[in-house]
Amino acid sequence: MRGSNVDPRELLARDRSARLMQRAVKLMPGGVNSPVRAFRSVGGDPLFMQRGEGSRIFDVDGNSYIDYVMSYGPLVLGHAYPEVISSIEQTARKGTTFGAPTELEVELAALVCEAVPSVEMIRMTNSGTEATMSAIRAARGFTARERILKFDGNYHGHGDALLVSAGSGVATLGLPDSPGVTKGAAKDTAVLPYNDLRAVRDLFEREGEEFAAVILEPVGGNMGCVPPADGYLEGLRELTERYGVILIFDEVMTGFRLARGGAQELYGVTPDMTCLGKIIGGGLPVGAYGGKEEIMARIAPSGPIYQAGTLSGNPLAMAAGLATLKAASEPDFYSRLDALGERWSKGMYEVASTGSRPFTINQVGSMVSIFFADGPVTDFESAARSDTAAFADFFWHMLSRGVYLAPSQYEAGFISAAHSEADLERTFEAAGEWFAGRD
Ligand code: KE4
Repeated sequence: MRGSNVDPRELLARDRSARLMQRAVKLMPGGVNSPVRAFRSVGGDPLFMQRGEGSRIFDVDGNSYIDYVMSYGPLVLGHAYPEVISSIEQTARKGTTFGAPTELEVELAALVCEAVPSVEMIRMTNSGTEATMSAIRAARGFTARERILKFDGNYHGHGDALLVSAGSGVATLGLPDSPGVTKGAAKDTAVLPYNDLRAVRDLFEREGEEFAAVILEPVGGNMGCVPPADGYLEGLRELTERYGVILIFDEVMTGFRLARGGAQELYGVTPDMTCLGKIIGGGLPVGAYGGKEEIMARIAPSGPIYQAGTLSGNPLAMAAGLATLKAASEPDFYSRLDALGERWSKGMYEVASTGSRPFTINQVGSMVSIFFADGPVTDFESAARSDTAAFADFFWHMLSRGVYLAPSQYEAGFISAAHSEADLERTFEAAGEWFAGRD
C-alpha cells in the first residue's frame, strides 16, 4: 500500500457530489442508472460529472481528471468532439424522432456494412443489450435450435438468457445470474471458461447439434481486458461451422475500436453475426446487430422473427455515429490509437515494476487493464485472483492525482484519440507514486 496514511478520498473536494448522492440514493437504486457507476467495488461514493472535453472529464466540485473510463467505450474520439456535437445540434434543430425511416439510418447502415463486410444487413437498436438479445433470438429462429453457449467473464448486457453464470462443470447448464431470471430462461444457456477451446470441442462432440449460437466477446472487456488465446477464435469458427452453429461476435465494445472492422478484422476471423453499440452512436443510445443476409432477412417485417424499437435508428444517434465513424476513418487513426495503447502498456509496466506488488498488464489496441494478480490473466478465473483491495487503493490514489480509472478491477480502460503523450506521462507519474509506496 502507499507510504502515507492520508486517505486519498480526503484529498478531493467532493461536497457537491456528496450532496447530489444524498438525493440520488433516495430516487434511484444505489443512486445510479447503471450499477458499476456506484463505486461499490472500490468503496466510497461516486463523483458526479458535469462535462467532458477531449481526454478530460470534470466533476461538479471543479476537479478535473484524465479519463480512462470514456463512458465505458463509446468515446473513441474523446469527450465533446466538435464535429459530433455540431452534427447532433444540426440534426436536433430538425426534430428528434419521427417514427419513420430517415436518410441518416440508411447512411450509417451503409457505412457499417462497408466497414464490417460480414455484416451484409443490419438492424439498429437502442442499446447493446437489445442488440445481443435480438441476435440470440435471430439465431434461434434461423436454426430452430434453442441452446446457446456463452463464456464466463463475458458480459453481453442484461437480457435474461445472457444473465447466466456457469453451472456445474459437466452439465454446463446455466444458472440464473440474478434474481428474477428464471430457471427456464437460463436452462438453455451453457457457460464455459473463456479461452478453453477443448471445453467447447468436448461439449459440441456430445451436443453440438442442439446449439443455435455461440456468443462471445472476441476480446474480453468485462473481466478487465483479456485477449483471445492464439487460435481460439479460429477454433470456435471451425467448430461452429462443423456443427451448424451461428457464431456471434459481441463487438459492442471492440467494434470500431480495435480496427475499423473491429476485432474480426484484427484477428481475421469472420463470424456469422455481429453485435455493435457504443462507438457507432458517438455517445448517444445505440446498438445494432447484423450479419448474413439469409439470417437477417428473417427479421420482421421481412421475416417472422420479431424485434422492434420506438427509437431504433434515432436521427440524433445516427448523426452522432456518422460523425464519429467519419472522424475515425482518417488515415492512420487506428495506428495512432494503438500506439497510445502500447505506450500506456509499456509505461505502466515500467512504473509497476518499481514496486513489489504482483501485477499483470493486458492491452489490445486502446483497451487496457492492470490486474493486481500474478499473471497471466487469460480468463475470468485468473482475473478473479486479483487483489481487488489493492485495486481499490490504487483507484483512489489515482483519482486523487487527477486520473479517473474505471471503478472496478473487472472493467477495461479506454484510451481515446484525444489522449496525449502528456496525459500518459502524468498517469505514469501518479501510478509511480503508488507503486513506490509514497504519496
Ligand atoms: P448496453 O446495454 O450497456 O448498451 O450494452 C451491453 C453490453 C453488451 N456487450 C458488451 C461486450 C458490453 O461491454 C456491454 C456493456 N458494457 C458495460 C461495460 N462493462 C457497460 C457499462 C455499464 O453497464 O454501465
